[in-house]
Amino acid sequence: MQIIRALFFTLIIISQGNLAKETLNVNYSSNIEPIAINVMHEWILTIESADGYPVTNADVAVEGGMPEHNHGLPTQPKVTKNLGNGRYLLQGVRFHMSGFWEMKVTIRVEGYEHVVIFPLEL
Ligand SMILES: [Cu+2]
Repeated sequence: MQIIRALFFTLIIISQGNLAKETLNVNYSSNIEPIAINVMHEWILTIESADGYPVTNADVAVEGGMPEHNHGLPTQPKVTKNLGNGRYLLQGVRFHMSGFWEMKVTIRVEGYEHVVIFPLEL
């Protein structure tokens, strides 16, 4: 029993060390589909390590904007809840015009920062 516990602990440490350097898999799902203009809604962001383990201890921030129009979102979406299992609730998302948007997700975990940009054509 002691040996098994020790091994398990070691594996977790190695996994955390790798997480800082590797690419993360990040996905989102919206609670309205297709995303409508001028409707406040929420997303669930799902974050996994490259080898498929949920990233449960991240600080997540989101900014959005229209690069072609040089403006941001009309709201400031915030991750309000860590739903567990690598899932994070993002509230306050609203797009106020159609066109090309980018959502930039900044993930801080274990002292490292990962940035993912989702392009969106609305
Ligand atoms: Cu615009």
